[in-house]
Amino acid sequence: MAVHKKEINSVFIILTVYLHLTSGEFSYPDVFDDPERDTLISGQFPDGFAWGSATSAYQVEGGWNEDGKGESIWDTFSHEGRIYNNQTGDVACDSYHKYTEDVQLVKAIGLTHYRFSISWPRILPQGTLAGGINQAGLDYYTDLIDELIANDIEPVVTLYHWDLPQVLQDDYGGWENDTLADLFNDYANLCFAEYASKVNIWITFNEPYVVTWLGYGIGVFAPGIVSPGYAPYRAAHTIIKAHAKAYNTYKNNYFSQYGGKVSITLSTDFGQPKDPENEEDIGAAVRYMQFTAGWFAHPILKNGDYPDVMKWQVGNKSQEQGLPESRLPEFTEEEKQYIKGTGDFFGLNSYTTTVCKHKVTSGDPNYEGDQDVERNQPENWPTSASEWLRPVPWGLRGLLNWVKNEYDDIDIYITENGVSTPDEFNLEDDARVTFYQAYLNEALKAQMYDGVNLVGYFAWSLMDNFEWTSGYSQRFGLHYVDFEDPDRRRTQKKSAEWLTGIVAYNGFSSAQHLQATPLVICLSALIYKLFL
Ligand code: PNW
Repeated sequence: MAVHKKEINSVFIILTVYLHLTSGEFSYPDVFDDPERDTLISGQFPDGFAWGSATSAYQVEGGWNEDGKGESIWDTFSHEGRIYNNQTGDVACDSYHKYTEDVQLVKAIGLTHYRFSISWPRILPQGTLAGGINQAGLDYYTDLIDELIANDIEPVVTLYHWDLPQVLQDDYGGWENDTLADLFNDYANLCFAEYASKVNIWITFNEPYVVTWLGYGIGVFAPGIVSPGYAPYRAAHTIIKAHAKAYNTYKNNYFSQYGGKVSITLSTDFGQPKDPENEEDIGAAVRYMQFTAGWFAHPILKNGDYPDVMKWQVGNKSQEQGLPESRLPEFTEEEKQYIKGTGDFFGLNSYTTTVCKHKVTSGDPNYEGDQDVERNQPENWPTSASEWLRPVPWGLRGLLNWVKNEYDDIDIYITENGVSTPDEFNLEDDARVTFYQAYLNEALKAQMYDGVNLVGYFAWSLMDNFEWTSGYSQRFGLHYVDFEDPDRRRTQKKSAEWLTGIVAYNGFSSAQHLQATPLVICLSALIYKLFL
């Protein structure tokens, strides 16, 4: 009996819709073509789950030279014209003056937490205690923190989100110089002394991989140093020591009184093996994640030392290059003991996934070459306004599982996740709704099905802001900011409204699945057309 293909399709579609409607589940428009993997589930996150959004000082504050603030390397970098269209963060979202409004935006979504960063040169204009403390700078953060607390929002403070005092770059060469570890510790101690009674969650560094590779390896971020084979390893070495010092300072002097948590935020794409059956590609994907997140997480959260695979790779490459020693610096035994265990949670920033293939690389010293990994993102993956960011929701679940397995079931905060849309006035940001829906749902699967200890989620970002070298050309916000308006007016986007529902329910109820209505309508129309 010849059955028409069209009929089989129709039966399949009806069955699919029926199953989705009866199970309370549905598939979002699926570009990856794996309905089983990409089906949305309903369920709630654990009680006490932290819901937040995030920003950073240079990206939102403005007030670059106000009230005694010193210059940072990003002030210099932007004033040198290194940013898209010669843009700068001089005014940015003007949060230096508008922080009370920002707090109301956070509150309107019902978020429990707000993650922001302190600008080091705003409170220490010369970078050091000896150079004097800027009281107006300290007051700004006191006011912001008090405003958050008065609105029942818990502050989460990042100490270093890339805006190093310029004078420390000039005088010491920045993070390549060991002295910075002590200077950072002084700065951290000052922040703890001022704010530890009000702040319970501290993040020392945001994404040191981006600082070291983009800032010291390829030089596309401040301070713009191009030294792909050496400087990133040296800078990372100092940053890890600086982190450990600040962590120990908190534990020794503040913990018994305030009981807060201190850790670091690390970024990596999820590494997907090009051929998931191929041992070499699996190895390449793991190496990639070890070189990005493991570089810092292994010493800090595991054993005080770099991942073996990094020591092996960089050591071998250095030898092949005829160098007398590895370009990867070594920690002393004493340092290892001091660094080991200096993190109370895993702060994870993740946006996308990258496909990894094993490829032996030769040539001049280069951090990327050291990895023996060829990376790419398939052309048929969806895109965003950022060339590096292709939405791949299932990669987040993979990454959360990698972190869980690698770091012994550690508590994880997703400290950043989000997507960029082009620079246009559009409050109907459906792409962002779809992104958050799919990514958050994968996070829920990781938590509910895989036992990942996910304890919080921070959307990047509360509002459109200064997107580093891309300036204002890429918008990541839950709120639209009018950068032409001297008042930098903020307007809620659809994504903020959508997130409000998710936060209120602490997850996905079946009702929230009504987001799928257009899909169901489409399918129904199709069935109607095929049959009647
Ligand atoms: C993170 N990349 O940075 C930062 O923590 C934020 O300040 C930033 O705004 C956000 O992600 C969105 O970009 C990144 O080129 C910057 O791969 C660049 C890259 C990744 C992360």
